[in-house]
Amino acid sequence: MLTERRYSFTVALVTAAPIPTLARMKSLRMSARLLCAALSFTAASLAFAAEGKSGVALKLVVTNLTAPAVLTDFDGKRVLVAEQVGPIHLMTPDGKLTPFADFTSKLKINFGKFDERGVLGVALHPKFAANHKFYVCYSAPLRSTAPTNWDHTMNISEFTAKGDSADLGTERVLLQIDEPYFNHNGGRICFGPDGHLYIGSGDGGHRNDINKADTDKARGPQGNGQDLNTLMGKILRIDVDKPAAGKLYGIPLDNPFAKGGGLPEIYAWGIRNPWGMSFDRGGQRELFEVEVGQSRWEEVNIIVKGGNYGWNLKEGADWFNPKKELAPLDKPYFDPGNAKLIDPIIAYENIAGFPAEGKGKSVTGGYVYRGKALPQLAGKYVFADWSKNMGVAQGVLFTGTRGAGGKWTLAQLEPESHAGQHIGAFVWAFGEDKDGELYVLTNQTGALGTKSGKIWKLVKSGN
Ligand SMILES: [Ca+2]
Repeated sequence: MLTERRYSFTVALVTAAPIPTLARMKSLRMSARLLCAALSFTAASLAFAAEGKSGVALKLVVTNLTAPAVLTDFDGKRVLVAEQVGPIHLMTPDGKLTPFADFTSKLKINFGKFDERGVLGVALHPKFAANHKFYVCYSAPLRSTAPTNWDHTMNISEFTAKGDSADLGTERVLLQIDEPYFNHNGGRICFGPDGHLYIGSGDGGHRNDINKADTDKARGPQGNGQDLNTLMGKILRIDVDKPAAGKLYGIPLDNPFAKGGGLPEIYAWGIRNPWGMSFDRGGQRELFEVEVGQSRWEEVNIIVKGGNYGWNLKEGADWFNPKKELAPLDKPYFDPGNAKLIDPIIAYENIAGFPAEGKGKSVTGGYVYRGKALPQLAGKYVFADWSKNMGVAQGVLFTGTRGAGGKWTLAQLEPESHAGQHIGAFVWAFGEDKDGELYVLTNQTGALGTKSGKIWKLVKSGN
């Protein structure tokens, strides 16, 4: 039955490699050059190789949504579906929607166009059935204490549901992050096996994690990914059950900077724009995160506590050049000292940097498959690319497979219902139900306002 189209090569680097100091760089420059040469060679040698049918189909569950961004289990019988433009629904397995909450009036968002703001993450408390608490990350109007020329404020708030709906008047704003630009917000949130809330935050936006222009310095961003004194460009972890004095949340005692050296909420850093973050419900319960790349590499990472994922010193496994993004450097653009940077487990080419070989434009995070219906996907990380082209609906589904020695292999997952090099839709997000079955959330236009959003379930082909 297996499976997918396979690429003849994958970029798979799993361990944290020490970054040499600049003093040591001279002797290592040659090996860096060799690495760059190896990467360009492998990029050129990428090719599809068909390996038979996937045994997987996309079954349409619901249509007429705008931009479905979150799907997560609600009560074992229904899932919760959040649209980026505000409405949150409960959905039965046959696609019947009932209203749960509506964030429309709380958002700063451009309803008719492409936008990276809106309802970006929803997570139910692990004890939701008893305490009815849930958490939403959304883009609110700029708060009064923020710099005046910034764009908006990202709220991470707690709400309490009552039965099958929620009164947004129950809001308790736990954490706020002022955002200089409309883009690179991350905003995906999830609870870990430790019961803590994990929040992915983007680097602040614009591009390259540097200033838009020297005249615009106050707006930033300025290397937020590597700056331990900002919440932007990070994976954050907070304890929603044991608030610290004067706060609505607590800091887990083993957070890397719980005792100083950086902001205590930081769990991992060097992050650009995490559009997808989920814990493996099996295996080692690892945290999978994807990084929307700048121009050359789209990444999948396994996030560990205290890990530095490189941005904006690195894009993929290359040294990033913040002044000329298509021309990677042969050494870091500033000396990161003894920092250890963790490379992605999978990186694939963005069409901006690799017009011929590029597999997509923007990675969309998914889940490690732990359901029962599709044994051929067991233990694989199922994810996607938004589209091969910004303006055309050409999303591509992928699997990542961990092989011997921890190396990961990238393959296209080609549903038999949508055979071809893409599925003819923008892949907005993935969802997971209580059984570990996966859903693909799509939209036909790439914009927020139209009612072209659909939800598909990954099912056995022929069902
Ligand atoms: Ca990275």
